[in-house]
Amino acid sequence: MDDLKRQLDQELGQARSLEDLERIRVAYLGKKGSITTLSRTTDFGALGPEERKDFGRRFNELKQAAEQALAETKARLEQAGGGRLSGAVDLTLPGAGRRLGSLHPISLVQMELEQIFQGMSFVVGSGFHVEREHYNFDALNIPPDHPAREMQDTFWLTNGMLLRTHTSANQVRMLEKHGAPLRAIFPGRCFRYENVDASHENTFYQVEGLMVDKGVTISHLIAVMKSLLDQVFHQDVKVRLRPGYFPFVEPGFELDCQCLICHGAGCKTCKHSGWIELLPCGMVHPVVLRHGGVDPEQYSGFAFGLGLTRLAMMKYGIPEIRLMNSGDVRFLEQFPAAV
Ligand code: FA5
Repeated sequence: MDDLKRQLDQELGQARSLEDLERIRVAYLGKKGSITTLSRTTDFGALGPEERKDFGRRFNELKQAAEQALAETKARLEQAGGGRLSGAVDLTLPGAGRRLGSLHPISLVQMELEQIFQGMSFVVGSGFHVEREHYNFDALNIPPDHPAREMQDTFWLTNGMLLRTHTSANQVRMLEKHGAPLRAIFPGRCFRYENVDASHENTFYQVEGLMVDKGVTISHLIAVMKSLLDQVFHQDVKVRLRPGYFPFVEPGFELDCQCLICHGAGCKTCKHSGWIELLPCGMVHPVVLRHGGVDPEQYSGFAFGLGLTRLAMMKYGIPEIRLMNSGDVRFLEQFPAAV
């Protein structure tokens, strides 16, 4: 009987689940269990009356001790959780069957751009969604009667402020705050009262870039744009530079990239032109520098306004801009999980 109890204790000590426990219970106390059958396999005829009494007492003690040991083991297993005993519980593991959220493609490209520009000693800033008319237009050489205001259909607020139509609204704020020399990018959301189609949204992202220093020329502008595109696309992408008109730069350029949805053949994303307007840029107009408190006789600079939403479309082959703000989980799930 002592051997049986020792053996039972050892097996209970190794039990890892309620299934293990039930198997042990049946093996010892089940109908054919080794404790239950002990009285049947003992030759009572060979025992004297005292020995028989002693056997009965010890047999009952053994049965009781076995039942108690089984009950204690059951309590221990249940406390360890779900009938499964784990030596060490890792509380940082994600819940069963749950997936981490993913980063929006615009966030992914924005993070990549910030890294690229930080590598070229640019700081990253931000501006305001609700902006003063002065910073969005007047300080950028676009007075109230200027036809360039028509190029950006504006959401005006009843208090005379507006939803910024471009991140350029932050140019003069940055110059006022930091002065020259300055190397900065400022990504963010812009708003225009647009007819929405495959490549136009009323809410989209741009990344503005501004570099002002002594002796900055168009060569610096082209070198930075080239470095940017090489690093973002990790492939040879055809670009074209053509003259572009923006009152806050002189000279101004439009930098287009060949549509990566149709590879130049023409599709609804590029309005069948084969090209996507991506990166307008130019040399900062002296009027803008003066508004920012910087002397244009001493300093010059370049600026660009990258269409971040369209860049994300080209990089990830997304043919339809409306997917970006759709909040459709099936779209978002295709991008890497957040860390
Ligand atoms: C501007 O907004 C100027 N502020 C850019 C600039 C900055 C020029 C600095 C010179 C110097 P534009 O309106 O072209 O320019 O817009 C710039 C880019 O934003 C476009 O090339 C395009 O990629 C993106 N964009 C403009 N409107 C939309 C829209 N409705 N939906 C999605 N992307 C848009």
